[in-house]
Amino acid sequence: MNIGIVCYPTFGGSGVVATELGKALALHGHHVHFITYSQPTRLDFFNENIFYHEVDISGYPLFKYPPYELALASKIVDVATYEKLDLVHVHYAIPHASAAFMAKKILETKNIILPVITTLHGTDITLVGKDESYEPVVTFSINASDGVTAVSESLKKDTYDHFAIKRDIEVIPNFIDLSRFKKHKKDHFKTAICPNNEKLIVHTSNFRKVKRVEDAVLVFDQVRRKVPSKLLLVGDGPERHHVENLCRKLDTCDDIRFLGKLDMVEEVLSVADLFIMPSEKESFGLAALEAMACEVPVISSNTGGIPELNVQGVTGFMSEVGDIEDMVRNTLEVLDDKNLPVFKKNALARAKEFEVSKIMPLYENYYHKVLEGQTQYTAV
Ligand code: GMT
Repeated sequence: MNIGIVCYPTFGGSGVVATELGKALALHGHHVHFITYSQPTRLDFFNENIFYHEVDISGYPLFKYPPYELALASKIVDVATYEKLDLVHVHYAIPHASAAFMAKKILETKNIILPVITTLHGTDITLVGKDESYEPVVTFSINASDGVTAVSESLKKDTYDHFAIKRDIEVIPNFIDLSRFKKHKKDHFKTAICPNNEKLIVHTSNFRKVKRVEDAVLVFDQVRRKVPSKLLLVGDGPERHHVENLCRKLDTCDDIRFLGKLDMVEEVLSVADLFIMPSEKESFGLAALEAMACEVPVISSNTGGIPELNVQGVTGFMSEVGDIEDMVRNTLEVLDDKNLPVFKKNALARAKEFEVSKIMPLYENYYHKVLEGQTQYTAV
């Protein structure tokens, strides 16, 4: 198949999933055309089946906000026409689903059929999409898509709860490439960070409010009083300064390091003993899956789709959002030397259930199902 993929190319779960899916489809022989405003972060290699089309956003003094959605729709029209796309798969509804719908309608005037599949990832539904400045367009473009998937049962339910959706939504969970996300031997790194054999706790996120990074610091502050430990914070975003100030106030700076945005997050995860994800909302929790694949148990909130991944008392523990005391208790339980090896083993076993080779065919089958539903579809 010739598959167009539209996504945000920056660090962030939806872009990662879109890029990794494209890579897996390309390895399976499909021609995959990425349509984004810059090279996706994880698309830094050559594959004969992968193509990249940059969306040109021309500025003009009249535009306070350049109309990205129109530029994207025009690029989808161009790529679909000249690369003969069988479908376009957009990741994150805003504004990708409505841009794809516009492209589809333009293509119809040229007698070209372009089925649109939209994958809902999380904040496009639970946070941004619900906002009244976007809601009518999000509702319309979900209903107008030829296929819609969500990354968890919880996100599917949220979508039905918050929007007037009149169509089926297929749940296809996030996935992991275990050949990349595995425990790498990085003992020298562990020794540098934890010279006295302290336990190592890791948090990775885009440091948005919804991630509640302060809770990770508050939990750590209490844990380190009982168990010698260090905290690594990976990623960057709007809450970073606030979190830094909290570390100063708690006098934890010597035990916490901010690593910023890292490409090779699996190297850090390889030396971690525990991953902490205290999010306010989380439709799936891909970052937790990446940790589990590197044999790292997870302490998390029980919000959204996290319970579909983290198994209570087996791969880690979940607490109510903001329940610092419970997260501290659970962290100490996991870090206990007699428990830790079992949690680590369980985390890896659970991650294996989400291996890319198991999940990619679900997308492939869904593409076929959508294409078969297109009465005018003639391509083989
Ligand atoms: O907020 C983020 O974590 C980024 C966001 C995105 O769309 O880029 O992530 C969402 O999609 C990921 C991939 O499907 C999910 O694993 C994350 O749980 C989800 N984030 C939230 O729901 C907050």
